[in-house]
This record gives sequence, C-alpha cells and structure tokens, in this order.
Amino acid sequence: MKKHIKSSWAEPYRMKMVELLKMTTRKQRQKAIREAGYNTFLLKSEDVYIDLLTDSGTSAMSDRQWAGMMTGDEAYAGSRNFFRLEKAIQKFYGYKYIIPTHQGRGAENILSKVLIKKGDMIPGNMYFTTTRLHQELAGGTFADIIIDEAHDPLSEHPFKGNVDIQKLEALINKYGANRIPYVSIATNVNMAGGQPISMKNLKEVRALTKKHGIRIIHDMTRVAENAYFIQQREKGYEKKSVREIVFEICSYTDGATMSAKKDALVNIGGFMATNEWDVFEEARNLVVVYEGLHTYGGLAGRDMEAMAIGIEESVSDNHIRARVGQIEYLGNKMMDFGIPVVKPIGGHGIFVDARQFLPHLSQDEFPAQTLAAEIYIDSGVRTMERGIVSAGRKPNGDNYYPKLELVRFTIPRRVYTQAHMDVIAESALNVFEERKKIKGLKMVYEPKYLRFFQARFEKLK
Ligand code: PM9
Repeated sequence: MKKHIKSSWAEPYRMKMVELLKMTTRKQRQKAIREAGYNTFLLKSEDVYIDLLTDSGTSAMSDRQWAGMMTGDEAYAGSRNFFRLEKAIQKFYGYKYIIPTHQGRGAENILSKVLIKKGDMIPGNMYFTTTRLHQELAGGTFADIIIDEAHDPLSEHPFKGNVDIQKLEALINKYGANRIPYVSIATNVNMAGGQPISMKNLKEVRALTKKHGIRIIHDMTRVAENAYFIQQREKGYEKKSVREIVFEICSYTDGATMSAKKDALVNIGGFMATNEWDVFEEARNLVVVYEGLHTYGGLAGRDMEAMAIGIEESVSDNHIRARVGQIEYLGNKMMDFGIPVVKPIGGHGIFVDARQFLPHLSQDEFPAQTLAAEIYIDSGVRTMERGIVSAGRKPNGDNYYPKLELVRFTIPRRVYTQAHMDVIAESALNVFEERKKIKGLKMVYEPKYLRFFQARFEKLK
C-alpha cells in the first residue's frame, strides 16, 4: 500500500541570481578574528562564508520587490510609495497612523521621546538592546515581566514570550498606572530565542491594561513568525491564516515599532504606528528632527515600495512555513548531534546555550562571545553573541548578568540552502567535540552604548 508522506518545508520560490562567496582557510580565519578583536561584528563580511550574524536586512528580496524598486517616486514630499506603504500597514496590520523611519531604532527613539517621561517604568516581555536603551535615554526604566520559563533554555514551554500577568499586576500596584506610559510587547521575543507570545496571553494583557488605561506598544519586528507559532500551537487557530492571526495580534495593541529589516523582507526600513492622533501628531513633529520628512522618514521612495510589497509577502502561509521549517531542520540536526540549544526551536534562528557548551568558563570570561569566535574559526560561519556582552551595563554602571548566555545562529530569509544548514550543524559539532580545550576572553575595549557592536577582546592565556 502506498504510504502517505508528509511534505517537507521546501521553499516556495526558486533562484535566478546568486552571489558568489569567498572561501577561506582556517589560518586566514584565525588572523581575521584576532584582528576583529574576537568580535564577529568587526569581521569583514567578505571573510565570512555563511553569515548568520543576523536576520536583519539580510533577506533576499523577491523579483516583485526589485521590480517595485524601479517604481520609486523620489519626490521629497508626498511620494506615492509612502501612500502604498501606509495602505499596506493599514491593510495587513490595522494601525491607523504611520511614520516611516530608517530602521527599527529610529522608531524606538521617536516613540520613547513621545511617550516616556523621567521616572516612568516600562514593563516588557524581555529586554531588547536598542529598545531598552531608548527607554533609558528617555528617562524610563525597563522592568522584565516575561514568564520565568523564558529565562530557562531547557524549558519547553510553547509560549516562552508570554507575560507573567502577576508580575505585571504587581508592577502596576507598586508604581501606579500614571507612571507606566505603556507595556512593551514583543512578538517572537528575540532575546528569549525567537519565542512567541500566545493570543490568550496577549488578550489577558489587553484586559488588564485596559482596566488601568495603559497602552500596549507592540514591537512587531517578527510578528509573522509569532503568528505562525500560534497557528501551529494554539487551540482555535489551526484553521486561521497567518495573515488573519497577524491582524488579530495587532488589534489588541495601540501602536507599534517595527524594524522592517526582519519579517518585512527589506534590506533597510522601519516604521512607527499608532492608533492615537495625539501620539501621531507629536511623532510627526519629531520625525522631521531625527529622520526626515514624515512621508519618507529617512527612506528612499523605492525602499518604501519594497517594504509595502515585503509586508504582503511576509504574511503568506507558504512563505512562513518554509522560513520556520528551515530553522527547525537546522535545530533538529544540532539536537541530534547533542548540541545544547534553546528549546523549543525559535522562529528566526537557533540559540546555542554557551553555559552548557562551555561549562568551564565563567560568565566574566564571555562564553558566548568565545563560542561565536570559535565557530567562525572552524568554518567561516558568523554568529552573534546574545549574553553578557549584549546585555551591557545598568545606568549605574554595573554589568547586567543575564541568565541566558547564548550564541545566535540567525537565519536570513530566503538566502541559504539545506546544504548550508548541514555545514552549519557540522561546524557546531566540530567545535563541540573540541570544547574542553577552549579558553575564554577578556574585554580590552568597551564602548559606552550597545557595547556588543564594537567591543574588542583578547584570548585568555
Ligand atoms: N535586531 C538583530 O540582529 C539588529 C541588530 S542587534 C541590535 O536581532 C527587535 C526585536 C529587534 C531589533 C533589531 C530592533 C531594532 C528592535 N526590536 O536594527 O534598528 O530584533 O532595525 O531594529 C537586530 P533595527
């Protein structure tokens, strides 16, 4: 009898252009990483074979997006591409007013300046580097209200992006709603390992914030990936499309910031959105100071066109199934090799637990930074530290010591093949087998802000 075979996650596209890569030797890579101060951000991209530093701005655009770029209206004011983008955001996300920005942190800067005053608290489902920094620069303090399971790489909770409602309630009782301008809700929480929030939990957050008159601001950088996990894991959503789920998520929030360089499949761009006229008016005042006129916000017309098309492509079920399917393929392969990865497998990459990988290194010896450098030396695969270096320092100068000390293997969208995934997993295994010999790092240069981008290290003897 013929067996029914479950179809694989194969890509709903084919290639018609390729980018040739330089192949390097181990000796060349050892020199390159030493010269880069053991910081993968400081490597030259041409010295990298498979670039998993980030999924930000690294996606392959479609033929439709490239064609759209040719229709860029580069007028200073009132570009037709702005109106196309505005329409796409209203149609697929449902927000009323939008402000384009050059990327996500441009939107965070404006939003924080509009909504936060000195002494405010901003609860959120785990920090993100640039988001928290803009909150702090505006005079606010971030408070983590994510469930405890999110800080445990071994917990297999299906919605590790959920808010602990009791933590949020306690914070509101302690500080009062007047000191909480908004609750910051990220979909598919990056620093937790690309982990989703459930619709049920989001509705609970909505109900509580509504009772106290507090806004929800949505970091929707990876909202489609979150929607896919809701479709796959949450009762009642099996038959809904990713597009419908994305729209519903946004409907429980009052505004958003987005780095369109991720989900929305563009190499540059972002926006701020709000349903409140007053907030929009103030943001429109500020965008001309920091980004550009309110109908381009630091972007070319062609960039806004590519974003409008990318938003539509990003909410297609076929696209997102292949996107997450590829990551699951890599994660399963790594788990088969015994490599300690954050579970469940996330939406935009594999997060390797550097504490378990290199248990002989203390957090002050930068295990995740060390591991990212070793993977690069082994194979030319570039990954990113998401641990103590990324966490940075508190406003009082003390180091944050995050529970999660991770190396992120971030997968760009529509870029690499299954054979690339095999090479990546095999390289992680090579380093895993040699792990006991690996020595840590010491930091020899530390920038004031977002130190992970430019810090330099030396090998400990
Ligand atoms: N995320 C990432 O690699 C870009 C570099 S690291 C700062 O994960 C969220 C959830 C993000 C994000 C960027 C931003 C900022 C906001 N929220 O990079 O300014 O993951 O477009 O967006 C990076 P921009």
